[in-house]
Amino acid sequence: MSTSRLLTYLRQDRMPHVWCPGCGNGVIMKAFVDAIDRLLLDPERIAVVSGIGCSSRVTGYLNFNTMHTLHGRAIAFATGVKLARPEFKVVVMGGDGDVLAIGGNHFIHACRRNMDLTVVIFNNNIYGMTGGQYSPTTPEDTYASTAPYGNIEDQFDTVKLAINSGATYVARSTVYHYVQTVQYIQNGLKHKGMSVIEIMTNCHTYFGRYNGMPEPVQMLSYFKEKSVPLKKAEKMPPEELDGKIVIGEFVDIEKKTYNEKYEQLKLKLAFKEKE
Ligand SMILES: Cc1ncc(C[n+]2csc(CCOP(=O)(O)OP(=O)(O)O)c2C)c(N)n1
Repeated sequence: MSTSRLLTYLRQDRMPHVWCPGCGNGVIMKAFVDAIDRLLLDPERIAVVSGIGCSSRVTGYLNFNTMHTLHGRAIAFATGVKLARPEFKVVVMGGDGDVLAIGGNHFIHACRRNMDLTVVIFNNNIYGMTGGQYSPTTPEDTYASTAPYGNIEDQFDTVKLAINSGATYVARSTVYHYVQTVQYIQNGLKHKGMSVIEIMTNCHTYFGRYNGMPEPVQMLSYFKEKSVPLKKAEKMPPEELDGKIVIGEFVDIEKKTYNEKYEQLKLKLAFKEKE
């Protein structure tokens, strides 16, 4: 896909962007517009909703119908958009802090309802925007501005959380794995129901700097070395998977969505009124 063509999906008058040089957020933004382009989706029928954070700033740059909302509340706004305009492809984009900390409750309930949304999580293992505080996905024993002696909390496994809450398409990739990232976003967008794509991304400015990887390239090498494809991981003993990033498509199932049930209910009630 030619880069100049992909630029048409961006609000170029908003450049330069706010992200640090080498930030992985740009890779995810490009993978997203690449996926939209490959699927030949109508940009007029796409709504992207975000909350607050460095990653959530993506809605400022994407040239679709966008909403930059409140911290942790993107899924609630997106749910409203999807119910009001079912013909729209509605996407939520945001960080691990926004979606899984302050927005964690909205996340699990949207999964439970199999809401017809695509959620793209930029997981940099930290709160980037506010200065590197640890988040629910910060690995145990790593460092953050609020964990100067090492984080003593267990981390969320986003994939397990999504699957066990009821999401019907769940995948994980990293910014090192661009091709897979585009493919999983495409598959998530095509999926009917709640699709969750977690993409591990580098905040070398905070996570990297606190953990011996202050350069973007060091973090990309880290993603390359730590990643294990799902097919291989399935044959590995759990202790060997400790500290690894398992990437792949974990779940892809069909199930009635909340939105289909809601439309059916509306029809049923309209029918009743006529009786
Ligand atoms: C109600 C509320 N609480 C806290 C904040 C401060 N705040 C802004 S962004 C952020 C965390 C963002 O982290 P994440 O979603 O992981 O995004 P990143 O910046 O790492 O991309 C916090 C705590 C806020 N804006 N609003």
